Amino acid sequence: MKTPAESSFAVPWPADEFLSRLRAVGGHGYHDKHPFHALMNAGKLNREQLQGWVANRFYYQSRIPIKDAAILSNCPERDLRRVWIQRIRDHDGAADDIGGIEKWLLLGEAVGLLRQEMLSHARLLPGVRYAVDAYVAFCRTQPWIIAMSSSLTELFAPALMSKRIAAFEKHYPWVKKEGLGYFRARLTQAPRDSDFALRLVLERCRSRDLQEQAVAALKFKCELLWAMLDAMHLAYVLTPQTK
Ligand code: AHQ
Repeated sequence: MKTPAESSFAVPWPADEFLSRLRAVGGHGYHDKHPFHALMNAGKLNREQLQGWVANRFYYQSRIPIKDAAILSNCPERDLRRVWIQRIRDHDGAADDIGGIEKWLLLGEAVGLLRQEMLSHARLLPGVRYAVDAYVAFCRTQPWIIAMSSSLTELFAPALMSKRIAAFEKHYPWVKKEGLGYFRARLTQAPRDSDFALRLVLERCRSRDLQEQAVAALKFKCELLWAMLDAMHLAYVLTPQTK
């Protein structure tokens, strides 16, 4: 006979508690609070530091369609795949859309990077590579609903995108405004994606164990986004830049 204390482990959280636990993960650890983003949004980054961030984030952007294809390859439900596949189109592009990866390359050119140095990942920092590769490996190996849970960092992205666009327009006027097209697209894509993912995670993670795995997946993703910025902060802010 289980004691009340033991049985509480088996009791799923009510939907509102599950949701507030997911939101608390981002409230505490989403990378909008990272010192590097604080410097960026306050207009305190110079050209080289911004170039470093754009070049390193390109590796993350280039791996988004790969991780989403990994999730699709693990998901047996056609109706869910039909929706999720849009994320790949958003990044790789389609007949009527150059796609997010191309838009990020335009951002790179707008901050003075050459396409080839982004495509070759010439500036990729070890810490960024390993954080991004960990994300792809996670999405390849975790159950599809847990891998989808890790994308819920996008619940917190629109506020950051708006702050970023305003910061670039105010503090970095030398960045050609067509370079901001990527961020503007995310203002609608991210909420659309996170609405779908959140509804699915709340609906399918019915056991306490799956709920705890979903919360842990979101924490894992917040930490990998944070680790990427740690690597960039060390390389471009804390380490004296030799000309
Ligand atoms: O540009 C971003 C993007 O395409 C995605 C996909 C999504 C996912 O599936 O994990 N997460 C994400 C994010 C993007 N931009 C980040 C930023 O700060 O510019 C935020 C990041 C996220 O919130 O997960």
